[in-house]
Amino acid sequence: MGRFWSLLFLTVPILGVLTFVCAIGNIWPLNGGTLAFPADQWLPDDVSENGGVIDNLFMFILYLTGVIFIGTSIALFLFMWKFDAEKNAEPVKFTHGSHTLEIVWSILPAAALLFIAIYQMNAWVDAKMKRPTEMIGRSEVPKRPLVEVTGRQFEWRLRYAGADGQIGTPDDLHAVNDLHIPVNQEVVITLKSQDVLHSFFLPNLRVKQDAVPGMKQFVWFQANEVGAFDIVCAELCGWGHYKMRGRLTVESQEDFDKWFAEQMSEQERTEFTPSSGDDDE
Ligand SMILES: [Cu+2]
Repeated sequence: MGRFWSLLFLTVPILGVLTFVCAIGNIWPLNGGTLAFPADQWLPDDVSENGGVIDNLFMFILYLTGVIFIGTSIALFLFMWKFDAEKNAEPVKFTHGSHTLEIVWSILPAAALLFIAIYQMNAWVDAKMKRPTEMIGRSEVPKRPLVEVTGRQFEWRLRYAGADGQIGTPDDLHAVNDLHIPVNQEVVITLKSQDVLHSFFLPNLRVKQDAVPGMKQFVWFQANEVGAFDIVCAELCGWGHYKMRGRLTVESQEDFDKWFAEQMSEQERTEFTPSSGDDDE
């Protein structure tokens, strides 16, 4: 066997480097099996206002952890190679700790984490803390949600504010798994869960937020391209987790208004009355 194990471990950094090269150069097999060089396929298409910042953060952390991972793998290989048992008959001497080393390998990761924590602060504030505002009369208030999204096993229940702009009133529009939003506008949604933990994930908008039973949260985003995109549940929530998907349709304000009016008249036609039980707070 001899140096078999050290060579086996050497394949880890080699595969790591190959993965990086394929990802950055967009080379097969990471671009869906073709050898062409189309637009970057490493991440799903980004159609959002804020996504670029999040992608940059993602890539930064990927490079940082990638370099460290490959470095430690190479160090592991070198030590295994050099101190192979068959070539070194002398038994190993154990020593007890090095203060300097302990301090160094505690401070370095702590400093790296602290740097990332500060570096990502603006992205966090934009995505999670600074809810968009609107003017009502002469006062600037947090923007009202367009729709309330409630995760439940195993679907996304949607409730749009009707003409009064309020969610939870009799003129609401109800839908399941079919979210429509206007393009080029900041959209605020209310996110809830009816049963267990779910995670509301819009891959193309770089939005992911846990839906927690008993909590009401606000999520906001702006889509800059029209089209149909996925809504996915990103939290294993039960046997039907895999089928908990919906469709996000981004469309012009005109199309959105048309769709809304159609759905509304359809809802009135079928004399749908919201149940007073499970949906209410
Ligand atoms: Cu779920």
